[in-house]
Amino acid sequence: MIMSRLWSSSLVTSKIIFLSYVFLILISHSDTVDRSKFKTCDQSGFCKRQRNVKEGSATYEADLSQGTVSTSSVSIPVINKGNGIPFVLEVFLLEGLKFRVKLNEAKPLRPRYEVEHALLSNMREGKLEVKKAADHWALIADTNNEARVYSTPLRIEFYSGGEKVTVINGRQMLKFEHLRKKPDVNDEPNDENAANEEGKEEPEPSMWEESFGGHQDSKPRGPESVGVDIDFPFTQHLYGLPEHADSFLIKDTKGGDPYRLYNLDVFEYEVNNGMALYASVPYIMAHSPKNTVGLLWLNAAETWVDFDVGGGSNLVDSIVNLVGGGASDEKVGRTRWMSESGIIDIFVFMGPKPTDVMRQFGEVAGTAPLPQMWAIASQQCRWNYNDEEDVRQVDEGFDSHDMPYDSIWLDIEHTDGKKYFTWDSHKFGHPVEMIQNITAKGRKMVTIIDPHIKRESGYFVHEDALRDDLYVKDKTGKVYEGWCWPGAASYLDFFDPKVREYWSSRFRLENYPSTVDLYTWNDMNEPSVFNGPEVTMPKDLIHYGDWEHRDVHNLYGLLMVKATYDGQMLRSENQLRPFILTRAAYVGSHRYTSIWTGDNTAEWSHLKISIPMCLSLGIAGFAHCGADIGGFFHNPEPELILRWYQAAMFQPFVRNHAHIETKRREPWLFGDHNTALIRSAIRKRYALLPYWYTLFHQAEMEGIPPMRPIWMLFPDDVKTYNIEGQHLIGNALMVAPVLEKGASKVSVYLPGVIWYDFYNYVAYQSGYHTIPVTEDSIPVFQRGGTIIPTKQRIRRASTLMKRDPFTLFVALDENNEARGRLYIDDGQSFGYRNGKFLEVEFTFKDNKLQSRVVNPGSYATTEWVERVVILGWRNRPASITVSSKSVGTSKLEFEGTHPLVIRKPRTLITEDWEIILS
Ligand code: NBV
Repeated sequence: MIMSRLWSSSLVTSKIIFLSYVFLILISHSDTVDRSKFKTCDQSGFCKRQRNVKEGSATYEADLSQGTVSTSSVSIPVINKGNGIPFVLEVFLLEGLKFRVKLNEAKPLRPRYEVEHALLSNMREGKLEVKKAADHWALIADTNNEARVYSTPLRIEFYSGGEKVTVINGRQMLKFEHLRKKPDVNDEPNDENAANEEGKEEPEPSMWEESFGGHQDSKPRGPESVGVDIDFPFTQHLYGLPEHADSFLIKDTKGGDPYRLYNLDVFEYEVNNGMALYASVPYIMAHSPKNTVGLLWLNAAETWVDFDVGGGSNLVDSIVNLVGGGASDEKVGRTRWMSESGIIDIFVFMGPKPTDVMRQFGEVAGTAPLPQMWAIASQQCRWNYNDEEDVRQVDEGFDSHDMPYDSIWLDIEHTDGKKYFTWDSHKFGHPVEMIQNITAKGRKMVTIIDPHIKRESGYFVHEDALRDDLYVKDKTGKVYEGWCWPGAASYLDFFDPKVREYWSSRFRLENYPSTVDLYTWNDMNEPSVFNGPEVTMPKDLIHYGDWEHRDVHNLYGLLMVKATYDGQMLRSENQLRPFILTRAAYVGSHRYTSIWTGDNTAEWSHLKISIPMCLSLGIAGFAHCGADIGGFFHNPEPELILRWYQAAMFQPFVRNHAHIETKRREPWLFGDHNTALIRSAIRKRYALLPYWYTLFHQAEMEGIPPMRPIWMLFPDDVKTYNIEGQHLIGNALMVAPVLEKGASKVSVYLPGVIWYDFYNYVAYQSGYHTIPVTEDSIPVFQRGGTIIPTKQRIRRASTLMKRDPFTLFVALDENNEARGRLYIDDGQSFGYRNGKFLEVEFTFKDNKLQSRVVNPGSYATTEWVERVVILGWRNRPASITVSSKSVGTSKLEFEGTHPLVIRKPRTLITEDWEIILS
């Protein structure tokens, strides 16, 4: 009786707390993140300890005399002279110029966590030649690439083309906290167990427990952090480290906090800072005209990274460094990586060019699989579409306003009381019929599935989880209970293979009333826990394999999307490519999912930051990245949403989405004039889908993302290194969207030789240009020397454009030449992995445009070429003829010179053909 009263009163209190969370989330219009909820480095015990490490303080030595060598690796004992703790250093060479460096305790008290699931399991070993000298071993990969392990003090240097590109522990700031027994109160303060590993410092209270924001972290396993300096003696231009709402070029952290990597649900995040966000990919690229290297820090625990890059590099620095020729100390990029637990496990990708590094990263972490065609078109979402009638009307709205779109999304309110895999029976009583109505029009539906499971008796997932022991536990072994959208919730332990299998089976049609054409949005998978420390799980929770949440936090979202991916495969019996959108991610998540930048705000600064955020995610493997169009929180003014649509149509993932408290935001709700302008922007995306699709295929094959930093194509051009507001799509298009309110012009830098405005064909020589803009302008330029395949008959959805003919845009370079590619397949199945595709190469040379099927595959299609537009042509040709098997040889109609438009060659895309200008 007393118990039940107590229980119910605590339930009431919890409910009040929960409702106030929800209320705060719904009404908060503070516009600023509540920083007090999230730790600074100083408030994180291990970060503070690691950051106190001084240059030259590490006392680690490698005993080369005891080292062993195998075909692809070396293993060398290391000792920390300060406290006698032994370690093992292993350096591996992987095929394709990739080194891996692992440092772990030789005899840890218990195993330390080594990251699983993030990388491919079939990495191929390289062949090493080891040259031994008195003070170091040289690990030679080929004539241009080697790593050197120095013994005293321990440091590892990497050389590419004779240049020292990376140094690990060069400043002797390695600090590896060995596992130890908790000191007894009676122990001497200087006892080896109590002191940290240098044996010099007094133990700190934060080593064995710490608290933050009223949450106690019991830390039963004590201090176990790892940290080391990693420098890039050839450059201060370091990029990446997603996810942060910050510039693509990494900033100096001296005098501020390090960048933080810890998957967190940060409400109303702000731009231009290194606070943690939803995803964590401990990966950067270091770039200079001569060399590019990639660096992956494989650790899934909370991680902070310090950068000393000369107070923020700028163009002047770059030029000074170039002229200086490499001797100046000023151009060293210094970094220091600090993680709360685990081991030191570092990959160095040797390049030497940016695209080599992308390939090397892809060979280790995998590449993003080719999405379905509909998934790279335009998506419509809202928290929430209210009911089936609302869905029908919105869908019809696109038709009546003549705006193409490819999918409609349902947020959490579509469920029965936030129980995922269910439908609200009043509002969404006929899910199968509703989905079929959408798919009958060539469109798709996506529903949200979050990881928090409502603790309600009768809810099958909860009952199954209790019965089959599927939930994450607290440190005492009890099922962990937190608060999230459904109120009291528990969390499936996706680290357990049986949990992933269970989750996957939930997607089977008999378990989830729907159709195979329903796709998935995994949100809140940091995981977000409203009443947890820093809005996530306590670090002392226990996962499968007896790992603490501390060890694996950043991997939780990856394992959830992996299980969802397998579920979609199960449901379609491996026929259809899955589509998943995730908020949380780690290295390798891109093998399963697309990503968006979470809850941004309807502000110009958030539109601007979407470019560097997706560039950073892009170099870390996430080919399919986008931001909520218009900004999730608050209401965008018409000018902002228009400019956002224009910019987003040239980003990989395109979705209009908004918070439940915002005004409706379907693209026809901003007045007739803006509707027309937005329609024109969306149509531009649809026209370019064949080009995008070709690029997404390249991303799967070569690991190069469709949205690229300019220096990826122009590695030597230092003027491109600091550009944040412009980017490439493939190697042919430069995008410089309008990102300022009231702009009448945009400044653009065009490297190389010649470019053409993609919409008005004005030619530009390389250099800086001021481009006048009107409301309708999206400054996009085609590079001279490229050919872009498009489709100009825009229909209601991309799937309906499947059989339509192509228009090719041929932009000539200074030699009157150009080339391009087209990849096609059925747009949805895995047939392409069994030869069902077609690859075509276009070349323009000697006044002749040729199309060659370079990879015939077995994909059958009747698509044909209806028009060719040539930019940069100078004289009116006397005649133009086409020849191919299907059309024979015939004269073609044409008009203009620049552009020169050639009408109806009517050649099939599946055959070889040529058009001769004479
Ligand atoms: O599910 C509701 C929202 C969703 O619309 C948004 O896109 C996610 O990022 N979700 C977060 C939870 C609450 C946000 C305040």
